[in-house]
Amino acid sequence: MKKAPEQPYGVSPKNYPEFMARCSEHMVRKGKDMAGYFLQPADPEAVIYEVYEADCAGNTCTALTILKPGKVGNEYFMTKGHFHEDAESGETYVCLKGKGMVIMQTRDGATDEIILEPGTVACIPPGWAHRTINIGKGEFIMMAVFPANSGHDYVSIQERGFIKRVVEESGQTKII
Ligand code: M6P
Ligand code: ZN
Repeated sequence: MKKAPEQPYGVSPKNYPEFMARCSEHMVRKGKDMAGYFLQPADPEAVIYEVYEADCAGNTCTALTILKPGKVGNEYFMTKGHFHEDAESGETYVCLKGKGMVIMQTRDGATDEIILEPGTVACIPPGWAHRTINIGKGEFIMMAVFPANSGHDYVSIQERGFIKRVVEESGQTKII
């Protein structure tokens, strides 16, 4: 059944809780949901991140991710990361709050990363897996916009992982 068109709305660093309130989906990822993602075992009950997803408007989906500050060992809290099942689907991130990084890689092993600070827009082309990392001291909050037919391929990342990891060494953020 096709839904009635939504009213336009804006999301800003101030009003994003209004977006959260309108979301039909809310996912909480705890340490126990992320077995094998970090090098060391995470506290099973620690909340790593939350995702609020609005109903897709036509072909466009919009989600808000809140990554908690923290580390597992020396590795910063991060999302699982995924490729899109649809090879033509890219994604756009807009950072609202905090300091983060999106690390990306292709199936051929090319890697790249973009630092995310409030106001930064990161354009992730089709074919690049993406994982977000909170490298700041407080919460990291961002919006993601992606095509409704993207699909999430987590399996490739679960099997092979990301080539790069983001850790803190002697108080410095390092990509290893
Ligand atoms: C962004 C988008 C979502 C994704 C979320 C968490 O909001 O890319 O599609 O679900 O980040 O990332 P992941 O699904 O990799 O855990
Ligand atoms: Zn995606």
